[in-house]
Formats: sequence, C-alpha cells, structure tokens
Amino acid sequence: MRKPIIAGNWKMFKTVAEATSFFADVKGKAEVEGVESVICAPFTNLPALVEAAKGTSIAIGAQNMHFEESGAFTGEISGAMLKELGVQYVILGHSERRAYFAETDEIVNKKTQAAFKSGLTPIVCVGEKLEEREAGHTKEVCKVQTEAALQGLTAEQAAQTVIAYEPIWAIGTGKSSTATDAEDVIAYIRDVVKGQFGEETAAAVRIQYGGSVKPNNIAEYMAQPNIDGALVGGASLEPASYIALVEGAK
Ligand code: G2H
Repeated sequence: MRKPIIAGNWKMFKTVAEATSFFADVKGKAEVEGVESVICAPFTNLPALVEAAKGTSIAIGAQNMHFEESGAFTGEISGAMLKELGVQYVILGHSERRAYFAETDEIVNKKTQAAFKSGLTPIVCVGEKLEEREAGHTKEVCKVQTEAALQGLTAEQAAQTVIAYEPIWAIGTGKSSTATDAEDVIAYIRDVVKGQFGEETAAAVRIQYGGSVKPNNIAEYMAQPNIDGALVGGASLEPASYIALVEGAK
C-alpha cells in the first residue's frame, strides 16, 4: 500500500543544459507504474526541469530551502519560491547540510514544518556517523533525529513525509549498508514514528534507504518489507542508471 519512491539527489552537479539533456533521455523511461520518480536538482535547474516534466509522471524536487517565508537571508530560497515554480519535493537535513552547513535537528524541524506550510513534501534525512555506529548508537541517533524532524507536525503531515535513512559512512563511499542491516534500522525508525504519531501514521510513512544505492543492489533493498525506495546520489546522474533504479523499484 506504500508506493515506492526513488529520488535522485543530484547534489551540486549538472548545468541547465546537462539537466535538460538528462531529462530528455529519461522521459517516458524513468516512469514506471506503481513507482514514484523524483529528481532533486540544484536550484538553477528547477524551472527548466519543471517545464520538461509537464505531462510526465516524474516529480521535481529541491535539495534545501530556508524555513522563513521571506526576509534578509542572503543567498537563501523559501518554500513559497519553490512551490511557485511547480516543485513538489524538498530534501531536508541531508548529512552534507548537517555537516558542512551546520544544520541542527532544530533547523531541520523548522524546515520540515515550513515545507508543509508551502505545500511541499519533505524528504527528511536521518542517519548515523561511522563512530556512532561503531559505538552501538545507530538506533538512538536515528530516533533523536526522526523525532526532532517530525515534531509539531500533524499525524497526517507525518504520514506524508518521506524519511530517508542514510548511514553517513555509506554516502558516496561505495560502502553500502547491507539490505538486512538497513531493514533493521528502517523498521526501528517506523517504530519511532509509531511511538510519536500512532500505528496508522507509521504504516503509511515512506522510508527510503540511501547510501551508495546502484542499479545492481536496488533489488536487495526493495525486497525488504520496510524499505520503500531509495534516495540516490551518484547513481542518479546517468540516465541509464537512473532508469534502471526506477525500474528496479517496481
Ligand atoms: C547519499 C546518497 C544520496 P550516494 O547522500 O542522498 O548519495 O548514492 O552517492 O551515496
């Protein structure tokens, strides 16, 4: 009953010309019935991608936004600005933003609430660092981050949120979490949502795995009962690879 969702996180890759060429290659192919396909691109690509995606089933997402609606925040973009373009999703609290741009759980929570206010669906990232994993704190870290990110939402909003479990040590390193390890943590995160919002919300919320997902390992993750798709960086940048990921999520 939960629709699988593949989201490409392009990070700081692709010019507008490269993005439109990519889209022309995946149009009609990275569109599989029963799978939601989302491309989260740099801000500069969003108008062209939203235009290109018209009439397709591919949704366009951003990778960040500010929590305020407007104001003196040089260099920032608001949820309303994204919504006006036709953007539907926004990645929030990615570990790269937490690590390099000092995003705290409190900031991620403000952004999650602001995303809903603007009519955007947040893809909220949680996940542990290598030292936290080695110290046996994986679940505790994910619990704290998940509860903080969802705090103040209605149960309905929480159910619509997409959570991406991304163990930081597996991001862009080629070291992926095994599917059974990822399932164990993701099932736990679902339990955390149950504690916070109840059984119905927990059963509805989609939880992705992220971290070195590739066409050759997507099936293993999708075979797990609690894994509802993937947030994919590197392997989402090539059209053939992105198409294979969407097909693999069926
Ligand atoms: C994790 C992931 C996408 P990659 O950051 O969010 O990237 O698939 O390159 O590990």
